[in-house]
Amino acid sequence: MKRLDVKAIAEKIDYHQQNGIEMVKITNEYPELTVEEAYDIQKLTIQRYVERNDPVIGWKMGLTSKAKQISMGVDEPIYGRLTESMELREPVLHVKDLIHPKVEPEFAFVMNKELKGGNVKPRDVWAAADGIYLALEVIDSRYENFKFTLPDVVADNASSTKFVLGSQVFSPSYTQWDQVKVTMHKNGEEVQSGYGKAVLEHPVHSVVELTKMMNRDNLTIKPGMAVLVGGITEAVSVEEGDILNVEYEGLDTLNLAIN
Ligand code: OOG
Ligand code: MG
Repeated sequence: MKRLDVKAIAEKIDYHQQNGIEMVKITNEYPELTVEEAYDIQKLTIQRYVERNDPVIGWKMGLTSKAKQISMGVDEPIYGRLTESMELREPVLHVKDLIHPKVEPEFAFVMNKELKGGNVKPRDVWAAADGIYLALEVIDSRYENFKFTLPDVVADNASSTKFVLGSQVFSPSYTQWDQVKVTMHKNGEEVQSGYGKAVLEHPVHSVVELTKMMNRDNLTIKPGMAVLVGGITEAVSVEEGDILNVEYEGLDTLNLAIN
């Protein structure tokens, strides 16, 4: 196997992320790449964002639903880093610099206390969560045909590209988040639906799982950070001219225009 230069790989991935140019999977060249090495690559990649004054503002969990794990051929959750430039300030997505974007409905937990350690319980998450937003995540794997192995997708920051939060913030106790029904319409037609419980039986478990994974890497969730808990339905491909309407039953509808 070729000697692994994590710094050079991070630089390459950063280039493909910034320019929306697809690339061959890392594991084609480095078949023995481990998940740990892939998280090192992810960290170095996002360090480059930070050096460009684009700070980390949160975390995302990915592949937290069985349906997504099966469709991507990967059998465990992953985490990624969210930076300031990934957050859309209005519900309009420009696809010109993206490769093959897909959109998925999510929830975002926003914390007001630090969450750390390997033994975080759901009640600790509830005590630390300030509010919950409805959210749409845009993923855009840099790999050809949106195909990858677990280390590949980890190195590519869990396919992160953009996200947008709804305009309301809900108290965590407002509703039973696992029972919320979400229906996605594209250009007026229903394309996906699911319930909050698709995310590890309850979205709170996703935050618990994130703290465990982060703890292994000596990371913590800091106050003020947002956590995207993972897609509630499968992701839907979008192209210029599409309009998405995503109804969270009893809560709100998020719209996204694709330009
Ligand atoms: C990995 C990212 C998945 C989610 O919510 O499951 C993700 C991918 O499918 O490309 O963000
Ligand atoms: Mg996601």
